[in-house]
This record gives sequence, C-alpha cells and structure tokens, in this order.
Amino acid sequence: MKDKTLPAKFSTLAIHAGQDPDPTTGAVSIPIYQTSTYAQEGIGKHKGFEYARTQNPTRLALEKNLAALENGKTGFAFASGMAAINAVMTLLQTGDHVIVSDNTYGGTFRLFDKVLKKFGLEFSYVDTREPQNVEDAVRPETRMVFVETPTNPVMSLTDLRAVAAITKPRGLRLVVDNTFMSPYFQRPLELGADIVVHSTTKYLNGHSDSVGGAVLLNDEADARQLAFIQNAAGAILSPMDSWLVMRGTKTLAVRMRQHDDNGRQVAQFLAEHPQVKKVYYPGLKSHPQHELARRQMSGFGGMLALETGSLENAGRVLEAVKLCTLGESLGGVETLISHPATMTHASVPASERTRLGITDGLVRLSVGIEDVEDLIADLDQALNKIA
Ligand code: P1T
Repeated sequence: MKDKTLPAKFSTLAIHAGQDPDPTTGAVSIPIYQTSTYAQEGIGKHKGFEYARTQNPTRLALEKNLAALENGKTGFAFASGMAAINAVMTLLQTGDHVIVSDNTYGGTFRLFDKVLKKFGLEFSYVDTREPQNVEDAVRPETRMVFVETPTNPVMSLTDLRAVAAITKPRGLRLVVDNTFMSPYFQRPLELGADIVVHSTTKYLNGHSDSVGGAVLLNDEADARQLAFIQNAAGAILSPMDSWLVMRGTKTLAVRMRQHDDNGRQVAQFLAEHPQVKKVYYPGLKSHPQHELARRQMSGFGGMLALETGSLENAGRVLEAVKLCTLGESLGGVETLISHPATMTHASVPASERTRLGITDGLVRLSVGIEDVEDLIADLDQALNKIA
C-alpha cells in the first residue's frame, strides 16, 4: 500500500501489507530474490541488504505482511514452526522458568523436554483452561507463559485475556501459538499476548507445499533481540518459501471462511454419527468452552478430533477413507486425517496422552475446502466400517 495511513481491514491487509510493487521493475508479485549476497558500492555503502541470512527482500515482504495480519509491529520468518518457537525460547536464559499448556503439539513438548531442558530452562506443564492454574504455577524465576489455543489435537482453549491479566502485572511474556486459528479468526496480540508464533506450514501457506514459521510481536526490545537471534542462529525462511506463504496469505480470508463452514458441518455430522463417541470442536454447543470460543475467536475453523473408541476402530477409519488423506500436518486446502497417538503426539508419554484425551482411538481431522457433501460421504462410509 502506498498510503500507509489508509485504514484497512483484514483481507485488504492480507493482499496489500508489505506488498509494494518491486522498486526496480514494478512487478506486482514480489520477486523471489534468490540470492545469497548483494553488491556493495564501498565500505559500508549498500542498499540496506548485505547478506541474505540477515536480510532478504522477499522474506521482508512476508514479515511485514504477517505482522500486519496479527496486528503486530514486527515479524520474523523462520525455516519451520519449530525454528520459530526455538528462536522465541532463546530470549530466555539458563534458570528461567516457563509455564506451558499441558496439551501442545507433540513437537513443541519434545523441544522443551528433550532439548531446552538440557540447557537449564525449566518447564511446568499445567492445564491452562483454568487461568488459576497459571497463577498458582508462577515462581520467582518464571519469565514466560507459553500456550496453544485451541490445542493440538483436543481443541482445549485458554482464556487469553484472563491469562494476560496474570502475566502483564508480573512482567512475564505471554506467548501464543496461533497456528490452529490463524489471525483471521484470532489475534492474540489484541487480547493481551506479547508474542505470537505460527507454523506457516499450515493455514498461512495453506497449500501443503512449504514448511515455515513466524514470530509476530510489538515489543521493540524483544524484536531487536529476535532480529539478532534470527541472524545469529540463522534458521531463516528461504526466499521461495517466503513467496509461497505470501501467495497463501492473499487468500487466507476466503480459505478460512470455507474451512470454518466445512468444519462446522463435518463436526455436526460426526456428533450425530452412531460410531463416534465424542467430537472435539469448539463450534459445537457441547464443547465445554463454547462460550469462550465465541468470545475469543471470530470463527471455529477446520480442526477437530473424534473419538472412535479403540486403536482398532481408528485404524479401520484411517484405512477406509478415500477422499481424506492420511498424513501429518494440517491447514491445507485438502482434508488430512491423522492418528495423534502414533503420529503428531508420539513424543508425549503414554500416561500423559491418556490424561489429555489423546487416546488410541482418537482421530484428528483437518477439514479442507472440498465440497462438504463429498467429505461427509467419505467419512460416513469409513465410519460405517467400524460396525
Ligand atoms: O511443522 P512445523 O512447521 O515445524 O510446525 C510445528 C508446529 C507448531 N505448532 C503447532 C500448533 C503445530 O501444529 C505444529 C506442527 N504440527 C503438525 C505437523 C501436525 O500435524 O500437528
């Protein structure tokens, strides 16, 4: 956008923020600056670009775009969602304590428990559905609260305003993984969070053809430190992937509306299906946090989980689906179906999985934007294999 003061709503920002035509040619689509370095005119004389780990115009355009969508001042793009989360954690120091949602993506738990703990960070895993549990877990060394909402895969919510009321006065950073909702349905920075992280691999890119991550925030000191970490540790998003995610965000609003529409219909169908024991979807009135979901999010999205009752039943459904694809990941235009206990959450100890509801019979669906009648017909024939 040429006029930076132009008031703009979400879809306009998605298409225009950070997307000024290329200064050399006027190209409307930001070019993929596939270069490792930039010619300099003399010592310290350059156009603001020195080396492509440090700065790249394609990545910069994406970072501005994502920051605008999350209503943050600054954005950083990383090589994966895990690289983004890891970068945020390196804002901390040995001895610091972090309070974490007890249910997160298994890879997040694995990074904290198997890698970062070794470097002297301490983690307490608490049920953040109840904000009091966060307050009770605070210690003198606590520096950060890290939550996923809704969680992967059992779709539990954390009341971000309530948790921010605990973190703000104590000077703790509230970090929110917003991968499942995307900024179209939920903007944690507006609700009091300090830092938002994303796996751009999912809805932001939206087409299952790129792995990436992002960090969005307002605080200038943390932003300076993250720019330093991004360059120093080097887990940057490539120009090609930056371009793909930018291409994705332009249609984020229309895709999310369709994911949401299909998600609601599939959830309702599953809730009434005789072979389904339980459905986890915040858009259903039966979800214990439905009211919070309505307050905190402007839609419910396309992620849901269903309980089939046993490993055998789950296996039958996963093998019988024809249109839905069995695979890890989520947020693409095509419907993916997965088995959290053996796939995304295999790194979570079995007893903990059971406590969280990640049973052997749990099946996760990332509802795509196909015609919903076709999805329902596929799920129906697969579920009827159980009987
Ligand atoms: O895969 P990567 O881009 O590194 O993102 C990690 C990640 C972070 N946060 C959430 C909420 C996630 O769901 C993920 C990755 N999740 C899957 C691969 C999955 O199938 O759940």
